[in-house]
Amino acid sequence: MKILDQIYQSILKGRADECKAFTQQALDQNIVPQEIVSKAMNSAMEEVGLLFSKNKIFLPEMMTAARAMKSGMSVIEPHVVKDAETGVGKLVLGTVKGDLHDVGKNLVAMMFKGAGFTVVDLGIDVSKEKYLECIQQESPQLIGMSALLSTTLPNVVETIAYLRDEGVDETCKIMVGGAPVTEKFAREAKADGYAPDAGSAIQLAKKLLGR
Ligand code: B1M
Repeated sequence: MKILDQIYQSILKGRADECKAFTQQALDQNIVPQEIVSKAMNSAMEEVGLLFSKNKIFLPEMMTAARAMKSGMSVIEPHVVKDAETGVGKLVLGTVKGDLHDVGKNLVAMMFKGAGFTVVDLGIDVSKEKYLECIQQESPQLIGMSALLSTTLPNVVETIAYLRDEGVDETCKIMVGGAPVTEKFAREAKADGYAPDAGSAIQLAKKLLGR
């Protein structure tokens, strides 16, 4: 499908305006948001990661690719969130301390909003203290932690231990995800669940909440 390839290329080239325009064209052609995200956007970011690890592109290119994908997602979000039911639950979400990656986390936020959850997004580089403060204010049923670096995985473990020690009880379920996160890691970190992608995160959340 030509338009999906154009979206893919616009992300690889870091062209935010093009990505936005092509994403709108894809929606106009009745291509569903999930297909745009999975077939064009996520695969472009995987390619970006591959090129980076082969030293064929560098940090600035990775950054502009992320910016391009975000501008495409801004066109998609109203379509995903429109007509969503409400009151399914509340999620406090963030990318853990030391980690600046937020494209996947934003995708998770968008999908949860679309599934009827209220999402309190703490952003990136979120300290354990900031999580706790927000949880005490918002009383969510779910906490979500995203981590994209092997070096920030220990911060997931530390944040979960801190929250439980500080009295965030087991009725508040903790979900983790991000490229280096695995089921095994999640168990060892004492998270309540792990999801490999935004779609399965919704199913996991509903299961954890008994919905
Ligand atoms: Co960075 N980076 N990066 N980067 N970056 C990776 C992650 C890397 C794999 C690239 C590579 O080497 N191939 C590598 C990590 C290696 C490792 O630790 N194992 C890496 C590195 C090394 C770095 C720096 C250290 C580079 C440097 O400075 N030398 C640096 C670290 C900065 C920091 O965070 N402190 C860095 C910086 C950056 C940018 C800032 C330039 C930029 C991010 C911009 C932004 O996010 N605003 C960037 C990017 C873009 C990437 C890649 C290319 C793309 C990430 C992405 O957006 N993917 C990435 C390569 C890759 O992942 N293949 C890479 C698309 C997104 C939709 O997928 O985030 O995986 P993802 O989210 C998925 C699932 O993981 C899951 O659902 C999402 C949607 O399906 N998911 C969850 C995510 N969170 C979840 C939470 C859940 C459930 C599911 O529940 C709560």
